[in-house]
Amino acid sequence: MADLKSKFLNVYSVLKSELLEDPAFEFTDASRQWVERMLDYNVPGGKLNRGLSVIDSYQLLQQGRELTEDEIFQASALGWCIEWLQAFFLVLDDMMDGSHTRRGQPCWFRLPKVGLIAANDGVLLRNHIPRILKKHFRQKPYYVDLVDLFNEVEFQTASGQLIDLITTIDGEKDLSKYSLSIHRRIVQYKTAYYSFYLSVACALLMSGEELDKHIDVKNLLVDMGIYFQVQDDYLDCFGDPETIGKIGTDIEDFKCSWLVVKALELSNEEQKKILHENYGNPDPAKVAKVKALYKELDLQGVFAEYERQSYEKLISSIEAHPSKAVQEVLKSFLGKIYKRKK
Ligand code: DMA
Ligand code: MG
Ligand code: MG
Ligand code: MG
Repeated sequence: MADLKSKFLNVYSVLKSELLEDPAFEFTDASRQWVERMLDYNVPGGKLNRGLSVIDSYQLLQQGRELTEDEIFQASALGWCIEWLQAFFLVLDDMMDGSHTRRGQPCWFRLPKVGLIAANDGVLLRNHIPRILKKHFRQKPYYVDLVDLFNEVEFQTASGQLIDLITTIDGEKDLSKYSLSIHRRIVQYKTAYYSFYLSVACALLMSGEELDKHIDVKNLLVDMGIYFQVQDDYLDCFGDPETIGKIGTDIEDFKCSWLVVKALELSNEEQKKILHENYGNPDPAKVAKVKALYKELDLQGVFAEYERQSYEKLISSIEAHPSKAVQEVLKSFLGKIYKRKK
């Protein structure tokens, strides 16, 4: 596994060099240096679960046959396209969420030299993906499906981000509109498709499969993605910033987080009043009141129970799947995130 990760990281260097020598643009030294620094800062520093999962999943779908070096390179390149997509969304997400840190360092736009240039960097990151795909997959029979897959997933994610953002518009701060079904819709679109379905879909396309025939796998991965974003919402408040590499902003930002939805569900009138008066405000004293209420309502315990139930449900859906290879792919995914602390 350590070996696979180092191979994977090697592919990053190859792709980066290709982009920095892209003949479609006459790079100046300064622009080449900018892009290199921007990529190194934003693309490879995460857990790399999404990217590595393409190789893992492809390997499992080959049922024990050893992969060729070419196959490992291609699965890695697709994995990196997902990491690039993630970097694109995160650079912009941090600007819109007013976040301060990401992966244990200041958010890219917080660097004094970067600021709003980060918006164009996001656009560039997004544009690198079709360039990587064209260079390495143009001759493949599944090329069109691959490009279409990335386009579809990007559209879903941006649409999820849209509803995540517009529910928080100032002046319309109305907690009574928040519910589990709105939360579900937001996280399904903003997180589940790109974080879970996309890796497996890439591996399926590489294996010569038609995605239309794997709707059941997609639905299962979307459920897993929803569980993953509930964990993200939980860690935003109860995670250790040192471990997760970011400081939460959901309470300040009036986000439709799983925690606030649960808190609304479990609160009596008095507690609801505390939420209405303090949620969605940057004042640290108000944030502290919301967190104290979350603790009073034992949201940590409620989450632990949700996590246990989600795991059981997901495992039994996975075990109902007819293909052992697909079961392995899905179990490996679930194993990576169950009870995660980061
Ligand atoms: C992030 O949701 C979703 C995308 C598409 C980046 P979020 O703002 O909760 O993520 P984070 O907690 O990492 O900022
Ligand atoms: Mg965010
Ligand atoms: Mg966000
Ligand atoms: Mg979050």
